[in-house]
Amino acid sequence: MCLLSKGSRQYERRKWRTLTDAGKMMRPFDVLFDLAEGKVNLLGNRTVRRYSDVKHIFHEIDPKLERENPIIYEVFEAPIAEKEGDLMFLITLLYPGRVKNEFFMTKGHYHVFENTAEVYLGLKGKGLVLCQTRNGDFESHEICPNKVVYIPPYWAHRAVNTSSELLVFFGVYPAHAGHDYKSVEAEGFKKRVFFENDKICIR
Ligand code: S6P
Ligand code: ZN
Repeated sequence: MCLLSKGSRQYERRKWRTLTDAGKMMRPFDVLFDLAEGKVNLLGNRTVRRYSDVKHIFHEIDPKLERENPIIYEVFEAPIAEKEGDLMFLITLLYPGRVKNEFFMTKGHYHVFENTAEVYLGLKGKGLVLCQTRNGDFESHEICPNKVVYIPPYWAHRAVNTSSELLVFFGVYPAHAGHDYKSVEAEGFKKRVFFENDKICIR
């Protein structure tokens, strides 16, 4: 009998261990998130990216953000091991704001195993998913509630919040895919998203 109260730290730690113990067959599980209440913890790792962590991806330096160092985005993962056969799922919260006139965005990455796809489902807010291949093909797709963006194998992907509210999206991909940030840092994305003359401008 489990005497730990549901939701307590101990309960969550126990649940996490149960899900990821090497050599054990995983058991089905469910996890509830509540966007209205701001509860999106999926029981796995949480990554927080502040301005100082990602400022190099933007076109310009913003002295105000240098001082305030706000959170640009957070990612809440499910407690899934990074191995073939599993699916990782996560929720990204991308805050509204701009670095000078460039909208807040994620670092962006290829998957290390490049033949792995990903699905994004918009939950709240509005933005763009920028997609790019190594041979320079580029597309942007809107993400918003009830919209699914399918990112095929071999496409790097980056999310941009083009609205004045929080952008929240769910993502799922093969758990062994891995993240290659270096290539995107070296090559950049072909296009950036700015707010210019009261309009969203992709250029
Ligand atoms: C993971 C998936 C997303 C991103 C997240 C943050 O494959 O594409 O969950 O990890 O949106 O972006 P990034 O580029 O910093 O990992
Ligand atoms: Zn990805």
